[in-house]
Amino acid sequence: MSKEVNVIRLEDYTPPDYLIDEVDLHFDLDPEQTLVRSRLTMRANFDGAEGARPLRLDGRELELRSVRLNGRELSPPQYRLEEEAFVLPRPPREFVLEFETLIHPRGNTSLEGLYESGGNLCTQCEAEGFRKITYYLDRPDVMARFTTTLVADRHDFPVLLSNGNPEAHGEREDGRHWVRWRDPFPKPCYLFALVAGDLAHVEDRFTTCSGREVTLRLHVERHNLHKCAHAMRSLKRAMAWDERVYGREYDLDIYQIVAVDDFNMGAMENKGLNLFNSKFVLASPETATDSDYEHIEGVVAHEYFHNWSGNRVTCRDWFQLSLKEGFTVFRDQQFSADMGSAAVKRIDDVDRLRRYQFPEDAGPLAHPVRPDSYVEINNFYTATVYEKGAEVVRMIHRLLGPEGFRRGSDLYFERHDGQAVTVEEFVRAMEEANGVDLTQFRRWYSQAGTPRIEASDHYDAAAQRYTLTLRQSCPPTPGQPRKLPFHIPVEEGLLDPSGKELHGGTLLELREPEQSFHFEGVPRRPLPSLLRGFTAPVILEYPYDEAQLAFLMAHDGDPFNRWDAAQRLASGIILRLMENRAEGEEYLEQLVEAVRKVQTGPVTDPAFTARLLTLPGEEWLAGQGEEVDPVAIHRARERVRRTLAQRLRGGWAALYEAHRESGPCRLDAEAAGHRSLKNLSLGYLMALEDEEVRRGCLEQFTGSDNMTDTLAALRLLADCDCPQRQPALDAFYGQWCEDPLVVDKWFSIQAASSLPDTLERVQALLRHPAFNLRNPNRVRALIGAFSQGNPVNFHRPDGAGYRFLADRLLELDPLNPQVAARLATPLTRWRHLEARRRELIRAELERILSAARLSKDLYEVVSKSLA
Ligand code: 7ML
Ligand code: ZN
Repeated sequence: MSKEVNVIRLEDYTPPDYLIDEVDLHFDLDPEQTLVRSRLTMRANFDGAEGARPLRLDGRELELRSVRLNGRELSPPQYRLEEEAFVLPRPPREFVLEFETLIHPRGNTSLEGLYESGGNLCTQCEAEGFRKITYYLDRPDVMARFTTTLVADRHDFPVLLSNGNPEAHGEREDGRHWVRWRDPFPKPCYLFALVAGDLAHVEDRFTTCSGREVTLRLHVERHNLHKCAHAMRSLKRAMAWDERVYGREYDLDIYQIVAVDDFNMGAMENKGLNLFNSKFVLASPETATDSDYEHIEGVVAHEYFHNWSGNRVTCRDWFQLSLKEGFTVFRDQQFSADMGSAAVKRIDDVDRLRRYQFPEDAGPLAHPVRPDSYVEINNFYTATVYEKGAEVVRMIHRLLGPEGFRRGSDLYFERHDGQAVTVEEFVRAMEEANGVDLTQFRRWYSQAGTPRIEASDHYDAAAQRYTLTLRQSCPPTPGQPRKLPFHIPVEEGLLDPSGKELHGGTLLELREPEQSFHFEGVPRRPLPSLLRGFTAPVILEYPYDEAQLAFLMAHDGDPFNRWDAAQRLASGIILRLMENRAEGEEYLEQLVEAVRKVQTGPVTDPAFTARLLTLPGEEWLAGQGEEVDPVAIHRARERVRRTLAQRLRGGWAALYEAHRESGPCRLDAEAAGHRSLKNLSLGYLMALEDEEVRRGCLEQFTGSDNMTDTLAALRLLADCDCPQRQPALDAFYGQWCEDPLVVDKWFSIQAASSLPDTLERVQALLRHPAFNLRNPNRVRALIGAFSQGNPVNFHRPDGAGYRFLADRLLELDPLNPQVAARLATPLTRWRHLEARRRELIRAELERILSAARLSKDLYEVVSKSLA
């Protein structure tokens, strides 16, 4: 990092010199110019003489109008203003500070702090956005009681919301009205929120386990009222689940969710007033897919669960982000597993981890679950902190068992309620409640990189003894050349040739660099099924041959490992075909037979079968190799897909017919499972490039009454150079141009097409009237879908894909640095690519770095990628 940037380090943490007990906020709201008055009741938090330490409050882009100390107006040099701080050189030990600051919501394109979205005003403060609202100690270990008064024009902003319970409201003579909210729970300012707007709401109630009545409200634009039922149902399920599984009850009289169209991330858990990207709230069968429904349920639950894992017990500093995020992701994964098919949920979660987190851990931005330094905290809302963090919590759960884990979480919540704590407190509660030692286990929080386990075995027929040897290692990552061995839970089972379990479900605990496990009384050489349920976020290697993988795919008692065996089998074949290795053809035959068996066998869980028959993604395949050509990977994968389509055409057609519903669309998980298997079959059929199939696909597109089937068909049409393509895309846009979430899908589908002229089409779409660089969903739908969801085109050999992305990043960075930095991710994944592409990417990264004014956010990502 050459540019003058401030690196924040965990080892430099010190407690705050001053604390804030009470905050009284008063907003005179106006999109052009909002006047913020704040009254902070503060006290010193150090031993020593009065005024021995200066007070530094964070503030960015604020216009200071006045400041008073204990009622007396101050002027320089009684205080000092710095670029991003207000400094009071010698404060008393107890005092009241009052500020008047001006901010400009309409001009705020960063969507951090107070901003305007669709005519409404709203806030996003995590991680450090509150400092763009007023001067404050913007750090999570400063917890205060907030009272918030909102004043606004009654006509434009009839609804005025903030955290906590409503306390009073009134009308004024000048056409303005006001509402006062009080939040009785002390909280860090990152959990502050306000919303002012013309919103309608749906309301429901929830009776908690102790009999308290809670009002639930979902605020949306009036025309979206009919799309709220699913989110509301999800919320009530999440509330009941958290009571049942964790013993956690809600604590205010009201719980509110507001849907916003312009939002940098998925959603935000502000105390009692969650703000959501409307994508994760709104759903109707005509406009949302089955996977949208699932995501909504998961995100609503995630934000609700934060009320305990995040809000009641919060983080001491941002290095501890995984304390709340890893734990809460684990909780939302458990919840979703309980609501539907646990096996399918686990497969989807692991697939996601492998696609997003493994590449991060193997690249230039690798960092531990608890990072030890950062430049811009917004860049650390990563797959490692979230998804790997959840895996680490899951391992604790696996090691302690559900009851032991519950004892630990009870102790953690009781002991630390109302506190800002660290990962250490979480692990210690788990240890103390169970009398175990997790010293070695803690390395999962401090060491980056994906560990590798090499498994080998030996069978002694005479002694009827089977020995499994596991050897672990972890590749170097930035700043960590050498790693110490991890404590890794590895669940295994042993299968005999009939598919019977010889020995099942044992949890091995690997702690040494190399360790052998002995199994006595094993009558025949068994086939090991390893890392069942993916009990640890590692790469496990065992020299399975193709026949053994096909056997596991058919007979493993663990559904996750059946899927994993299928992935291993298909990956091996695709990679061999790519290298033109002769045995690839022979193994392809074995895959055809394995797939035929699944096609013709009984289908008990169609969603699971659909996963079993899905080929590994191109990104994942690319990560398996070195000096990779993504175009060659695409071709090899297509070759396999076409072969499966041609050889098993009848089977796909039969599956397609068998899983078609009759009657109107049902939304339950079972019906969704049928749709996923049906649409997977249609995908294989479309690989035949057959006119009759295309007509059938167009028929599904036109005749469908639900977005899942419509979109599946449109995606396949958009991927083929056929006369049905453009009319279908035009018809879809014509029908849905008024619905922004559906228009996003229209952009994404075109951006993800594997057709050779896709980049040119994407460039043309940048000029489409519906495209808008200021809306993050739209940016992700077009630019994100192209660069993250379309390897064959993004990695064009001429480098045009890379150049395109770099150009967009330079345009976006001045408007919205957070989204720009996140969108840059594909340019950080160059390590496994062949030399020419590595050079092309390097040139683009250097071009970005030489730009005149780069945000901290984008600078950190780009410069670390070059290092
Ligand atoms: C993860 C969130 C953020 C960033 C939401 C923002 C959040 C921070 C916020 C899982 C499910 C839904 C959203 C997110 C996510 C990246 C991802 N505190 O609640 O973590
Ligand atoms: Zn979260």
